[in-house]
Amino acid sequence: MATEIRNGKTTVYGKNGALKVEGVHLVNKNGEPVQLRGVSTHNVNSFPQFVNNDAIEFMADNWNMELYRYAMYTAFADGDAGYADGTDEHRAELEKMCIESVKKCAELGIYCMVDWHILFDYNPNMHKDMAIKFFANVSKALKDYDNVIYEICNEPNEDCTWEEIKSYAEEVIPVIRANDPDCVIVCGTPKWSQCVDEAADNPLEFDNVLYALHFYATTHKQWLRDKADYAMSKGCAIYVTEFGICDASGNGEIDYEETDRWFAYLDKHSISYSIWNLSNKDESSAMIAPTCDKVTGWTEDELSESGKWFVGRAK
Ligand code: IDC
Repeated sequence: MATEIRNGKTTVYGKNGALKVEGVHLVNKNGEPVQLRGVSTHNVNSFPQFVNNDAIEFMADNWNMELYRYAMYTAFADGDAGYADGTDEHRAELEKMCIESVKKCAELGIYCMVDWHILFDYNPNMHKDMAIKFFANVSKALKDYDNVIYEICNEPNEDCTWEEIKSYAEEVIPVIRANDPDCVIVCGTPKWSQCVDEAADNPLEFDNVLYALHFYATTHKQWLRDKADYAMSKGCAIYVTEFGICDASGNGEIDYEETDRWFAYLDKHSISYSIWNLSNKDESSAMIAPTCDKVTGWTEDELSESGKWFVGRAK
């Protein structure tokens, strides 16, 4: 249960309640399609200072953030250990931050996505035992919170096949569902969560699941929307758990025209999305200007181009 009315207004949770998947749509308690406007953290191991309750509240109140994505890298990246290759103490800290984030989102009446962010560990089976440990712990602690969405593997890549991802999902989903039978789960797809078409040819045999599609507007064009069309034509629901308006490195030029094409598409199909990323790293996808060290309460001139675009875009 999450807050339904806050400061005299119906929250996004109050309007939509516990979500589920029907056909190709994420739907609300009345069976109507829902499109959630989300913000993803950067790697919480590298930018823990941005994971704070004031920031979550600020974004909900000022950026119309309806979902907060807790992006927890699972393996070593950019000089920092992940959940799987860090210490037990670090794992406990990451779980605590995750659980507190979901609870804060519940208090605000918004949704929270728990992202098992595989990347350099390109096949989710590499750290499957750790994934099971993590999801067992957090889903147990959060079993009474129906504002949580679990994302079980961010971006399988390299030679990882859909069959390998599917076999991982068949082991991990029941672990979560043992604590939270009705929760919504998003599964990553091959090639950095681009190949939703491959998943659609051999879908998961679970209810309430969606497939992740990630785009970076300067790199990913119509050909990627074609894959989404194909997946939906086969009855699969899509969730853009991560996107950028720059290139796939998270840096480089911004393509506003292609971004508009993507958003026309997402709006038309009521596909939910989360922007990558909440940090002040010196890269175009970071929403906060690199010259700003504040971890909440940002003014417009403290935002990057990506940040300004997102905050300025009315839903
Ligand atoms: C990028 C970050 C960058 C970091 C790099 C490696 O923006 O600061 O150095 O990861 O850790 C993804 C991934 C996401 C990437 C992002 C941009 O899910 O972790 O973040 N991206 O490259 N998929 C496509 C793009």
